[in-house]
Amino acid sequence: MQFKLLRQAINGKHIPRMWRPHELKDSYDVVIIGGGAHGLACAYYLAKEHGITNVAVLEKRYIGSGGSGRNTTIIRSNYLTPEGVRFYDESVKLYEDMSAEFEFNVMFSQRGHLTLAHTDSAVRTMRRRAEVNQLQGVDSRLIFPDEIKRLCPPIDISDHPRYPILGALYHPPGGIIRHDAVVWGYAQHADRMGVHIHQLTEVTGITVEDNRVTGVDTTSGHIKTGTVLNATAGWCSTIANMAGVRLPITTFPLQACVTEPLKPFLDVIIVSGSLHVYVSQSDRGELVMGASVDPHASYSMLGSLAFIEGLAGHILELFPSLRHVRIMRQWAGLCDMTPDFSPIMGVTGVDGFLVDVGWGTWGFKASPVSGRRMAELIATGQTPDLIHPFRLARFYEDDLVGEKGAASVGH
Ligand code: PYC
Repeated sequence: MQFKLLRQAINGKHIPRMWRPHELKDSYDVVIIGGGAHGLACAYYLAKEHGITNVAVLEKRYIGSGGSGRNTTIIRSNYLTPEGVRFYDESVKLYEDMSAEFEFNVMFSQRGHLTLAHTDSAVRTMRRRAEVNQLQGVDSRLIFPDEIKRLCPPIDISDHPRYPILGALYHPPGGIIRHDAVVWGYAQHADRMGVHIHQLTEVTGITVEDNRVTGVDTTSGHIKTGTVLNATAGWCSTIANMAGVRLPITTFPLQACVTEPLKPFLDVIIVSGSLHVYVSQSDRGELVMGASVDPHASYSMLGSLAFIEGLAGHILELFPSLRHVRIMRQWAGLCDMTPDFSPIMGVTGVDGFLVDVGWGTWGFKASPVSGRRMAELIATGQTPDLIHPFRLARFYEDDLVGEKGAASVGH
């Protein structure tokens, strides 16, 4: 890829567009609502693995403008339940192959992920997670302050801080990635296989007749279709309501920020549930940091001073040497929280209306696997075993998948 780019630059050739605009057609076999990594991944796998290319991806703004471009890019599979670990493990493996598959460097850096434990009960939870992970073949183990200090020399492991570090769940395959590259890679390859990506196209209604989806109304016109996938974040309940489907979801903002660039000094990801922080250093040297979701349900994507003050205090408890570092930018994304902190994937009570929603604060890392398995469900009509635990029906079958203990973000 790099040589191709260099050749094009030397020969003065235009670099071709990664995806093309199209006229909206009257009908598509599948309409995917949401041009984030989930929706685009599903379109990519429909085309690549099932030969289904008469597909439209509708995005009300520009692709990746929602959660896919607002997350802090952490990829991991160190979850608490066997169902969660198996599911996210497939995602990590798909991310590992992504640069080769796209011939495009998505800069996946598997640098290791540490979730700190500051209390005896947190150490017990980390031990349990390590064992569940290992039983599923996922590389995670409990480590103690000496090893934490070796892996992360600038961290304060003394017994002076308010929350002394007693141990950590160490997950070597955990990493960070360029999230916009993931979105563009899926868009480029879906486009090449014939998928239509329609930006600036907002869905205003979904038509249902005799409990079956028949079409989608958009700001650019009506589309006939028998299959609609709701792959939105933030507005997933609004879209589901259009089809008459109610979702057990409440939406909260989650804020994040980056600092000015620093010389490389942090080459692992550090997470503390008790201090409500996660931090990694990007390839550009910036510290990418976040905290817990905002305390009130809201659709606001504004940053707040309270967030920066709280986050800075907590980061300085872990890394006192950062006291002179300046914050450069802050932003927020919307997180659709479910009662059990697991996503909702699969069919609904309306034939032809499927959901890939409820991604809370853990959605980006699941894009490849949810896209692939939702595509399999759409193509075959059979729910893959890997996503069966996350079906909507679990809420009235009393079969929840409780993942709160593995959320990096305090709630
Ligand atoms: O689940 O790893 C995570 C995460 C990090 C930031 C938000 N969620």
